[in-house]
Amino acid sequence: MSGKKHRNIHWYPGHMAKAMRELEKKISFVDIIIELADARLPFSSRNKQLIKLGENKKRLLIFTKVDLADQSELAKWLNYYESIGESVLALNLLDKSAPKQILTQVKELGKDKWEKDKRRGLKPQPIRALVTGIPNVGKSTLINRLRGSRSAKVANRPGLTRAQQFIKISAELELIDTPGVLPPNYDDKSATLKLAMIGTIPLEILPLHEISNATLDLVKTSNLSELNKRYNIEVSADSENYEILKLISNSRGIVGGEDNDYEQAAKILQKEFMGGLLGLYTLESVDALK
Ligand SMILES: Nc1nc2c(ncn2[C@@H]2O[C@H](COP(=O)(O)OP(=O)(O)O)[C@@H](O)[C@H]2O)c(=O)[nH]1
Ligand SMILES: [Mg+2]
Repeated sequence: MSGKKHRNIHWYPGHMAKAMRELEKKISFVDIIIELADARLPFSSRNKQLIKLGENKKRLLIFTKVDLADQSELAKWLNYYESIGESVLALNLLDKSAPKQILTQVKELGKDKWEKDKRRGLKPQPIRALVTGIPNVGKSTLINRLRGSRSAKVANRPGLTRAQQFIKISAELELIDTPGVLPPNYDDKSATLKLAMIGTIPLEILPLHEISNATLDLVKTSNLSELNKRYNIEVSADSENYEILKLISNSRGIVGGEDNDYEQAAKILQKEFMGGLLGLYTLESVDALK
């Protein structure tokens, strides 16, 4: 991960309030909110305050990084969100078909507005949307994918400041050119831990051993063979995590003293876990909500 993504490690109440005010303003200019969340954490990678802010707007909820998520657990989450009336998509944003799937869904959500435009004798106007979500969920990727090689800016509309510049994506869709960045929820320790495990927030937010312990507890009980294969080791679900890290450090040829061994091994483990190299996971179960 680049240093850039590590900038907003700490969110103070002042930051939070300012971010929310800016977001509220942006939301007032759009018809729909395109909210991104991570398919590996379908609840905790959403920002609870956004859910309230955007209450009166149509929303398209897109779970990104499906290529890294557990498909059967994710399917349950999608069912759940659909059952409470959300429009949801689950996408690998790096996949070729992603832009088309998004546009199809946007057109679905735009139908009411276009009917209304027509009834008033107006030419149906493009749907205006804001892309938003916590850091690292794929906001920039999605905007770039939708924009493709066309990057025409839309002329300012009366009453809109330069900050609310839109980009024209198609005849049906215009996006605010910069995403609305939301702070992650840090209020729940176990959610914070999981956000760090998947790399949505920086590892430095918590002691590294806490993160690697949680990761190893998960991987050794649910994907032991993948763990052994990946590092060419032979551990069991009962093995101690520090022993596993030691073996990983040996197998990767890490040198430089015991503390360094653990730290380097834990970093390798997290990086590879985040990249899906130790299996595909969705780290929270929809049953926990009920
Ligand atoms: N595997 C995978 N990686 C993705 C996907 N979407 C985005 N990424 C990667 O996730 C990282 C963060 O994406 P970015 O668009 O910068 O997130 P932002 O902070 O919300 O703007 C980048 O390295 C992207 O390439 C996806 O669907 N699958
Ligand atoms: Mg970005």
